[in-house]
Amino acid sequence: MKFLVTGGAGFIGGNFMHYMVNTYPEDEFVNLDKLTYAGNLETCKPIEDKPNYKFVKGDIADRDFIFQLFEKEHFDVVVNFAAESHVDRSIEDPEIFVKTNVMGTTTLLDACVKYGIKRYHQVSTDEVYGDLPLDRPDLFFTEETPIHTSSPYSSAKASADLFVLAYHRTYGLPVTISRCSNNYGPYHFPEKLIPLIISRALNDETIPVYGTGENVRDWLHVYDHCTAIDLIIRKGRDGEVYNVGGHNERTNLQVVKTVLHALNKPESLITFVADRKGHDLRYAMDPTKLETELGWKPKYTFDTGIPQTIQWYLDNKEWWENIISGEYQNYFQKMYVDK
Ligand code: NAD
Ligand code: TDX
Repeated sequence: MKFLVTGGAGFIGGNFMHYMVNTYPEDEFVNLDKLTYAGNLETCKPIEDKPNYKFVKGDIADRDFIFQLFEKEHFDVVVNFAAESHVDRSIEDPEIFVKTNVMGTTTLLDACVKYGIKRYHQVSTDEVYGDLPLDRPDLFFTEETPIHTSSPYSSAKASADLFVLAYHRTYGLPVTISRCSNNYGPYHFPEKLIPLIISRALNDETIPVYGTGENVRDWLHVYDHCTAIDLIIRKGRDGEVYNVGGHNERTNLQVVKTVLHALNKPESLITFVADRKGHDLRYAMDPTKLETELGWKPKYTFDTGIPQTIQWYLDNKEWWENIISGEYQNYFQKMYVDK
């Protein structure tokens, strides 16, 4: 089978490329990525010489380019990771989120309708469900929870999901959607909470915690997200949504303290800063459908995944030091210092 994987130079797409290229040597993988600030070909270095892997630079929202690529390559499966992924950036500048996350998705869907595919898989997020109250630990997001978004990022991701489902109903396109909780693991861009804590703590820099730090996220190691997507592509039912999560809920403050303790760094590095606008309170996934229908089981818990991730950042300093030494400095200054 021939796969088109978009956003494969990013965090989750990159991990997925590593996993798939190595697990399925008989399949072919084309990695299409625009190489935005979040795309990094260093992430693809370990697989770049594999015979079943190829990189193509391009924009999923560029219709002419996408149609030419489909005409030439005859894909069997499309897995769409490409997106603007950072909530804070979507609050500062929503437009590119509409262009890439919504119009990029509809462009890919149109190409799939025209050229035909066996499976289109959309990588979505728990954020499409909005948030849960902090005082109701008995509540979880299921696939039936209504879409109820908070940020420009989640609104764009939810719009894309609705188009994916509409193309299934209207044109009979064989689609699946996975909605996953917060990921962490190797190759995670240091603007996101966990790699931000690790990289800043290693440099003895302050850790900005939004608001009270009591907001709850449900954390999953990226490896387990990749195995879930692989299963859904191969065994999931057409037109279905699958929630992905491992029941690893932590407050942001718990996450920061866990990482600081593991690195032997003082809690005095914690600095409370202004809250994110519209900050979602709690995410918590119910992955029962994925577990019972497809037999998915995560390999990592938070307690085993965090030490593995910290070790990766210690062993791969060059990867993240290159990132935080460039344009990222201007971003950090704007977000946390100039405000
Ligand atoms: P990321 O920002 O690390 O990577 C996104 C990648 O997409 C980058 O390589 C970037 O260059 C590429 N890209 C951006 N715009 C593009 C365009 N127009 N055309 C082609 N490529 C483009 O993001 P991530 O954290 O790896 O997230 C990947 C996907 O998973 C996203 O769709 C995101 O919504 C979803 N998701 C993320 C999480 C999480 O915790 N990070 C959780 C659930 C779902
Ligand atoms: O410096 C920070 N301080 C802080 O307190 C940052 C960057 C974040 N936070 C808080 C905000 C959130 O409550 O930590 C939590 C996690 O923040 P992010 O890492 O920005 O992730 P989140 O907003 O939860 O979204 C992530 O998970 C769902 C991904 O970025 C999305 O792409 C995915 O869909």
